[in-house]
Amino acid sequence: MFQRCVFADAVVEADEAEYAILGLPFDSTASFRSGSRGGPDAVRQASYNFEPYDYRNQVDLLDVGICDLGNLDLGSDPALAWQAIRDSFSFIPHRAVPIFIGGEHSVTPPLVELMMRDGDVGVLVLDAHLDLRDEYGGTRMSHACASRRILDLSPPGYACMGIRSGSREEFDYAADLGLTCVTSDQVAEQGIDALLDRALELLGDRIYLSIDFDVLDPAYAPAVGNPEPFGLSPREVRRVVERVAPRAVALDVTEISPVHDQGQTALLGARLIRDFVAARARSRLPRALK
Ligand SMILES: [Mn+2]
Repeated sequence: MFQRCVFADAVVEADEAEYAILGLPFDSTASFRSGSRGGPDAVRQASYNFEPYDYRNQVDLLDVGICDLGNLDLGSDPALAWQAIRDSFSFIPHRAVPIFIGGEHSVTPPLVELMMRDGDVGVLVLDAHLDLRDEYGGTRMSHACASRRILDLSPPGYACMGIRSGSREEFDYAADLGLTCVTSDQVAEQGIDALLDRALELLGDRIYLSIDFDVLDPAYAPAVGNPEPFGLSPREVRRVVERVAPRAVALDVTEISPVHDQGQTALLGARLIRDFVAARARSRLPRALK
């Protein structure tokens, strides 16, 4: 099963790329179980399971222009990693939509900051956890602070979906700010589409989509740092990915920890990345070809 470690169908060079894969193998602030530094390469290996042709969107991924930039060297210090991520702006091809593979969720705030250099972005976070602590485990750059640090960047819109865990203080903080935090129970009761309709109204035309993989139910995605029962289904997450993809300026997929996997979590990560690319590529075809 082992393949050379570039994402499947990433056959173009950076200067021709429409989509650019970048791995961020960082997991130093993991609070329960670490291992997500192995996420990028596990997802790449899993990507070889799938056909280049996406029949649902009628798009061949070999044709859309994917490049794989490899992994950033992030070390173990959260502040230095944040700086290294911000500095990666220089080698992400300007016209490409970046797809970031973590690594823990703490990589997301500097990635959002990076994407904001081209203009404001609304941020949609899929996550089991609120991640609104100001500090955790001695650092403000913990993965348990990811959404708090995103909010520090003052995005014009923010919403999170799939929530089912947080401290009382975090829920109070979210309520005080009037944040749009959709719980996984609400998704089960009201359906993902109606809730996403409301979230999208807040997010504008340029959306950064962040998928902390623990948003999924552990039955489908057991290999995450902090598994939390009663999560979203793969179909619900795919629905979000496909609806957001046409307006997305970037995607990240974080917290996949392959040491706890029998392969299914990494497979789902690779699948959702491919669904994102195919759905976005389809949306950009001339209308007659759709
Ligand atoms: Mn989480």
